[in-house]
Amino acid sequence: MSKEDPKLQDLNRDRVGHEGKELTTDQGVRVEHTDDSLSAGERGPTLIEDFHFREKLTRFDHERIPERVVHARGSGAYGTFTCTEPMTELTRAHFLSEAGLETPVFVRFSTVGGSRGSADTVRDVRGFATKFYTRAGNYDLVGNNMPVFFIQDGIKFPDFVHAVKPEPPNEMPQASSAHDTFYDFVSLQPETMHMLMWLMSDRAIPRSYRTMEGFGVHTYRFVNAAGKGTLVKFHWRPKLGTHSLVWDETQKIAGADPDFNRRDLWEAIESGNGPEYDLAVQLVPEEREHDFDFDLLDPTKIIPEEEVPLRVIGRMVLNRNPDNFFAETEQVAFCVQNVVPGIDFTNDPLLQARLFSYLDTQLIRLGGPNFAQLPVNRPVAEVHHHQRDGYGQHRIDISPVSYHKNSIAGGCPHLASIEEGAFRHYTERVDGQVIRKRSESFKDFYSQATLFWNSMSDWEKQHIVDALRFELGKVEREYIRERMIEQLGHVDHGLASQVAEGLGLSAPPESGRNHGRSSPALSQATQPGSVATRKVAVLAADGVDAAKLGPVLESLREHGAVCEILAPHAGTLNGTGETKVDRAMQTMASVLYDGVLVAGGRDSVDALRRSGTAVRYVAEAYKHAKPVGALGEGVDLLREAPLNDARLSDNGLVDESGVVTLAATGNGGRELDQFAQAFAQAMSEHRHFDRNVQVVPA
Ligand code: HDE
Repeated sequence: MSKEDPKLQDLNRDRVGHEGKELTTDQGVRVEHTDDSLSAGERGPTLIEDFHFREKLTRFDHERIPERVVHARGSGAYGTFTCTEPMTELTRAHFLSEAGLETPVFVRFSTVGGSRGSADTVRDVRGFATKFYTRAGNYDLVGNNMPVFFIQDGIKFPDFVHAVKPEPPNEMPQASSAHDTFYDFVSLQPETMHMLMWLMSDRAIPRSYRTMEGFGVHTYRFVNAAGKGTLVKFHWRPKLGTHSLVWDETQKIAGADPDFNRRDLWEAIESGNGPEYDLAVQLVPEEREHDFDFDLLDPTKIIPEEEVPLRVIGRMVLNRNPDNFFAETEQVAFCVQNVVPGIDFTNDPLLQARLFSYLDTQLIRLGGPNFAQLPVNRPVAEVHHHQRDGYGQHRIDISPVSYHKNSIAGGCPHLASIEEGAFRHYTERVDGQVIRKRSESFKDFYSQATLFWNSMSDWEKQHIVDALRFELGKVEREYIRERMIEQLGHVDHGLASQVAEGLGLSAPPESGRNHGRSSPALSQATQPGSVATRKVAVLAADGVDAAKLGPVLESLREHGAVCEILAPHAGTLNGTGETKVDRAMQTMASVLYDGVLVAGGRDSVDALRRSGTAVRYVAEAYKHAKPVGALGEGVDLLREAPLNDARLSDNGLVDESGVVTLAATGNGGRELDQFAQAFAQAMSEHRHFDRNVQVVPA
């Protein structure tokens, strides 16, 4: 299996273009007319012999396949994984065997609860599923953007999903956990508390799939050539850092652009700025399996990074959008059991259930056992076996036999040895009674929920409290709300009291459970950031001072920012020179950008001041803690907007809580450059929660 294996180019092998081709039927018969059906007389009945008409309608009637039971809404992309640190000592996995070795991948990101057409920015877990087309077979790492899960045993999965999905009588609410059945379930199943903290945190409303971590969740096993195992947790770390939206914003985006995350991924890749992630591992020698105060087989627990550091072993870049959403993103079939030699499972009971469920799901969703032959699922490694027939069989097996052992076909396909790269299940000793019982070592439900809470910055804690007040505020049954407050009391008394206050309920008694420990790595407050690929709404109108705006935009673009000029009308703006408008302001919204910059020019700013829309752009950006900048007269528009306590100065550079202004007069190239630098810096900090603004709908 060499690095140059030509089959790796094969991922494009089934793309079909129609350029310069004639329209045909499924049988390849050319069609001369497709706008009128064949009828007996111009005003007569349609004839059944019109095979083109019947084929067209039949194919249309059969276009849908069942959407995924969970993770129905998703977006996919192709890319490349490159091994950066060979792991040969710990695993036989070929794709991790050599620095610089490249493996093609397909990744599908998703929300969990909503149906296929639901909005992207809902509060939810995000799926992060990667198919590695390795030379030793396909490896699927089917993870989420949160490192733990709601339940410990897969037998509870249908209960959990039924509880979080829209309620049975009326199929409401769509793509939301803010309803009675969800909180009824979680309050009765306290192992959910740790994951609930993640779900109520900003992790559940990512700014972008490009600014989202991924986790394998379960403890897996690396197995080396000598058959020795090492326990491993997988992490994807985005190069752009982990960043989120704010709740009020997500709800508005859901209306303004329900495809917000999908579009963001698509556009980033189209513009050559596809996302990058490091693959990191936490490694635990098997001898140390029991050194922790939790069970490594319990998927509701993390290994704090402070206890076992992350080791980066590879990098993934997503750089090609699919050509056809259905054929690729919809038909991709991830299966947790798709592992390659060198990677194996553990007895995590959630993982064990998944090993059954994914294949079962694909059989119904993709209509039979041959789904691995679909282009997006087909391995680049050769496939030879005695499995035969079934719906949608594409292969024409020419062997005279379909059984093993055989002599007629010379014993082929023959068995492979370990040296030839065969998979061998990890040899593990298992003792025990056949029993239906949760392990005692799984029974601490609150310590890590508390750890997560303790690790949050003040603003992150506030967001969690706000989220719980919102969600529980939507719960109709008071006894469920009360039970939830009691559960939260086991996580942290302060948290429970604040939520209770918002709901008009009494605080639970102090349980004294908070152990006071934290894991700083869990907070998003210290995430790296950069202005690269962040979107700036530049507000301008006729009369804009393009001479001053030009150098500022040039500098921001040099730093990689995406600046779009929004004006009351499309086309071009008059002013100092002609300025091309990218979009009419009314077609977009402040919430679709990472920051707002108001251009100078007296007439331009006066026109913007008269426009409620422009004022709203600024006010909303400010409330959502985004950078707001103003050049020259543009400062007047900031005065128009309710910016609370932001101190604005009109005679110099102000850089306070992400509000950056440059005075109307006396600014030359140097000041403009300084302004651009300060605004870029404010953008790279993502959000400015130190403004202490109550985020209320504008
Ligand atoms: Fe899944 N999950 N899951 N899940 N899951 C599916 O497979 C299931 C779990 C995850 O983009 C389904 O093809 C069970 C954990 C992702 O196509 C289904 C259990 C994690 C995706 C299924 C879990 C995940 C799925 C639905 C508990 C994070 C989307 C359609 C035992 C580690 C993959 C499908 C894609 C999809 C079952 C729990 C992640 C029904 C039974 C934990 C990212 O088979």
